[in-house]
Amino acid sequence: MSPPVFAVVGRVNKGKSSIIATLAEDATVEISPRPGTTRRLTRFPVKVDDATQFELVDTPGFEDASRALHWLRAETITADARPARVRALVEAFAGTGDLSDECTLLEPILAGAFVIYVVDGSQPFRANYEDEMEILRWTGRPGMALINRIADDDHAPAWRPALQQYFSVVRDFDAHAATFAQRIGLLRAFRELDAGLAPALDRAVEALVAQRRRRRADVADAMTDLLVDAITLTLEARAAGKDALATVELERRFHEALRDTERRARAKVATLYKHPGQWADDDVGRPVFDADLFAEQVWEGLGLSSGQLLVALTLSGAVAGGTLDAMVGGASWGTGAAIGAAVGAVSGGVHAARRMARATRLRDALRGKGGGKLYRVGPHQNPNFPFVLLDRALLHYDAVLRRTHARRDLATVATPERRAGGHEPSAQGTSERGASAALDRATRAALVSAFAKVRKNFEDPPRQARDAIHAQVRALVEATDHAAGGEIGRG
Ligand SMILES: Nc1nc2c(ncn2[C@@H]2O[C@H](COP(=O)(O)OP(=O)(O)OP(=O)(O)O)[C@@H](O)[C@H]2O)c(=O)[nH]1
Ligand SMILES: [Mg+2]
Repeated sequence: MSPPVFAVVGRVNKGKSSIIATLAEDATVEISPRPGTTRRLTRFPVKVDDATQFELVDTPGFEDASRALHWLRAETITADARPARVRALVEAFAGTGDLSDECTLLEPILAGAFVIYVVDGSQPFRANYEDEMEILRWTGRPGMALINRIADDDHAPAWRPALQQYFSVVRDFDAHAATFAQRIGLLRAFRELDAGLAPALDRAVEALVAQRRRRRADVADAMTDLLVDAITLTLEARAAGKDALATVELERRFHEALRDTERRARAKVATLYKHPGQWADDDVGRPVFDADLFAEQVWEGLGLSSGQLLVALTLSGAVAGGTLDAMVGGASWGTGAAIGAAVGAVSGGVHAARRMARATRLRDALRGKGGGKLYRVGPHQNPNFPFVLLDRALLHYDAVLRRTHARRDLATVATPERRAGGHEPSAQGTSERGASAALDRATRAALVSAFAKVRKNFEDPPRQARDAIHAQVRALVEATDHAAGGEIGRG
């Protein structure tokens, strides 16, 4: 059986192509505020694992429905002869240049496509829409009306009773903001158009849900790799004599490598959801997208608070174990004095001063041939660093999930300040900081401890610690997906 075909039709500039882009997850569909953007019939097969589940057909908008209907009505016929009469219209006008948009959009419908009629519910209903709906009715094909909203006004109450006279199903669908769950809901509604559609659409829903789960699991893997790679990264360089510039350069390269690691992880996540363009490398650096990984305001808004960090370090035993020594610059702390000193150090903002890692000279014993002194930078010692990275990764993931493929504006990631300003709704919107600050104490401590183990054994991170990180990341990824409207259950 060939997959079902849906022709998306309506007046120019109502969001037909936008609906196709969102449903087909295709960011390349031509969309613009200019009426008449779509000039030709374009087929978009919706594939999962190379199997076409169904096909969407983009069409140009009605050009002169009133004249086309006038032609159709010029002969007196009974209702059963109407589909043939529409076919006669297409045959009479195709290739003449007259009523060419009508001919183009009717062709797939006459060939058996189901009709999806798109209107803009932010504009008032007018009698002249009745002509195009009447033509669609004459085709005899089952159809659904979708009320999209391009602006803020709501005229849907006037549209509904009119649409219900022509279409068996009438639904709202927001091309710009539809969630995964809403997309699935729409596919389920398509089943009502024709009894024969159920098996194909059930298969499509099942395939899409399975794909969503696989993507989510892949995101958890990519984020875990990001965290482990970032806290195990080291760079070494040899410098002759007392060469301060060499260490500065080494540190610069180190932090740039960390930014790169983050960029690559973001690209991987965006690509999984077929969002290549909007998260291109140069966009990541733009202030509008979000601030630099090592910017002070990023560290102020994300990761754990000083208090949380201290509690987590204490619970995980890291305070006595040397992590804090690294944080405060290598000074030695007696175990008894550690907590008191840590309170002062952490709340005094010492950890904030260690956003950037520093190069140190390796002992002579480690010197190889080639002369000069050997310097190393990394692993990044700040215990908050992986939490900051994790929060940024989850914010980015959230933005990817919420972005439909109909959007053509520049993508942004919601930083806590921006969310507080009410511009960007977000899954983590309930927390003042990022997602990691909202974790319970035991989880924060378990993560601090796992991060510390990985960092300490940076040359060969222990499997168990990595698995512990993965388990927490996976839970956070699932919660983010769930909150962003991917309500498909766990697993
Ligand atoms: N805010 C908002 N804008 C939308 C939405 N859907 C479409 N638009 C905008 O409306 C304009 C027209 O969208 P298209 O998808 O190109 O409309 P179309 O019906 O395919 O237009 P033609 O191909 O010209 O017939 C574009 O500027 C879209 O960005 C929506 O749900 N919300
Ligand atoms: Mg279009």
